[in-house]
Amino acid sequence: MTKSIRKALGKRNQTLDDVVISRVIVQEYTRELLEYLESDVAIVGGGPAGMVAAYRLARAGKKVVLFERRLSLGGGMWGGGMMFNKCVFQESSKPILDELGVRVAKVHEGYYVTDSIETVSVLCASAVKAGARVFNCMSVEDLMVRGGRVTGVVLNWSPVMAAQLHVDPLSARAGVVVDATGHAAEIARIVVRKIGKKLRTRTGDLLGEEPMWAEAGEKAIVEHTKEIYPSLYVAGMAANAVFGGPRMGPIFGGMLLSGQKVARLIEAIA
Ligand code: 48F
Repeated sequence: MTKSIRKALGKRNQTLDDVVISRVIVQEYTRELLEYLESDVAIVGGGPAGMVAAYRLARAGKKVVLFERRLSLGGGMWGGGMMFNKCVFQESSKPILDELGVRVAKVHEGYYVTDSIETVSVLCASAVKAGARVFNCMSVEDLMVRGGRVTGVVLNWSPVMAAQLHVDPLSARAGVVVDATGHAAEIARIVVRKIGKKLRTRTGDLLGEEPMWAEAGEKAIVEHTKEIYPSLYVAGMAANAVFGGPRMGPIFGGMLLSGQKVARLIEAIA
């Protein structure tokens, strides 16, 4: 118990004081937010790709922070396909599910299915238990760029952005930033909007997502997972939006493999 909490409890003879509860929340949250204003890796987006990247990098000993706009992590995984909450995986991604302990049923040669609620919950718990710090309800609205390199992210509360309140953001420094924002590829778009067509694509611009094709999309996504601007990496569906690849619909193996690949690339640089 900290001094300030002891003081707030004072001599009152009660075990649960409402203000102490509030104090604990504000104190602990603020302490951790301050701690994570500097990190090795800042991941933007807590979908399947972002969660696997966070898990692997935290387990490798990196100081990892993940910013997620919504209340809950999981991105497009909760709803499976058209809200039928099942996720399909192919053979190559099964080892990741096995490692994390997600229960998988084989339904056909090369086709596996999981419960999407279990899958999201296990991925999220794995990332957090490995040591990644998640800040939910926070949106990345801009980037810190110094000397032609991304050096951090600019944050605001998601409700502030949703209400379009005129409130200035705060900044968090990171050695590397990962755009795992899904179809919108929001962080890559910030580069193009604010710095120009400087992405490592054919045109320097985002090449855009192509129509749905599971097999081609799943292959492309792993290949497209890479550094797209100095110290900015892309993973998950954002990779196909940046480099021009099909969407793949409700098959999620490529997202896990992309998260795993981006973690390996980042581990290799330091
Ligand atoms: O969309 P999302 O699940 O991305 P993903 O990991 O996986 C894609 C699949 O879910 C699915 C698919 C599979 O076939 O195509 O769509 O690539 O998760 C992206 C997360 O990023 C958050 C968003 O709320 C979602 O949870 N996000 C997006 N923009 C921001 C953000 C932002 N600017 N700041 C913080 N979080």
